Amino acid sequence: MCYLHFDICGKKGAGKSSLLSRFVNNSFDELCCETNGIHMGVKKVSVDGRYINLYIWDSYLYSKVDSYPISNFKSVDGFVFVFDCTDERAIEDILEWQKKVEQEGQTHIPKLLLSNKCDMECDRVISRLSAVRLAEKYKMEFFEVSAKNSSQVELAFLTLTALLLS
Ligand SMILES: Nc1nc2c(ncn2[C@@H]2O[C@H](COP(=O)(O)OP(=O)(O)OP(=O)(O)O)[C@@H](O)[C@H]2O)c(=O)[nH]1
Ligand SMILES: [Mg+2]
Repeated sequence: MCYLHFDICGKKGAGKSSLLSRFVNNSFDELCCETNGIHMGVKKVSVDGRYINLYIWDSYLYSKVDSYPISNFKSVDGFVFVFDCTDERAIEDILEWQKKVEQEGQTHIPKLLLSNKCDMECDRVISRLSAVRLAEKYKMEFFEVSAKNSSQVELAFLTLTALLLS
């Protein structure tokens, strides 16, 4: 069995830890605290008859582009960029992450773009269309997800896995 290493990156409060918890433990905590340390979730998945262990890392270092460890670019197999669709500054953050990836010459690393909190439709400020365009421009796989109601979370991670195995 092989394994893949994903890093979940995005602004403080975007829902990185909640998405990890939903995917790995199928749980959601409305009152979950901000991440101060480094966490890793492991989940065994099956894609096209192959079993893969996904090692998914979530760290306080991944909430700011400037604190992301450059050395991770050597080991990471895929990025999960998360934004909160109710945050009007969210797109700026994703552009910063993309800029970093380009500066480091790592544009070949497969990327997911997740618009999280899609259960909060009334508070949404980032349209689906603008996020789709962003994802197309930077060749990211895009999903609107909700860690709260579980919408598309599993599909998103499995899509990134399948992309890496293809
Ligand atoms: N309604 C709703 N709330 C969510 C969702 N995902 C996360 N939240 C809430 O948003 C807040 C922040 O979520 P976290 O998962 O802690 O976000 P984070 O990106 O890990 O934040 P840091 O660790 O501080 O960088 C928490 O109160 C969550 O309960 C979602 O899909 N829908
Ligand atoms: Mg967190």
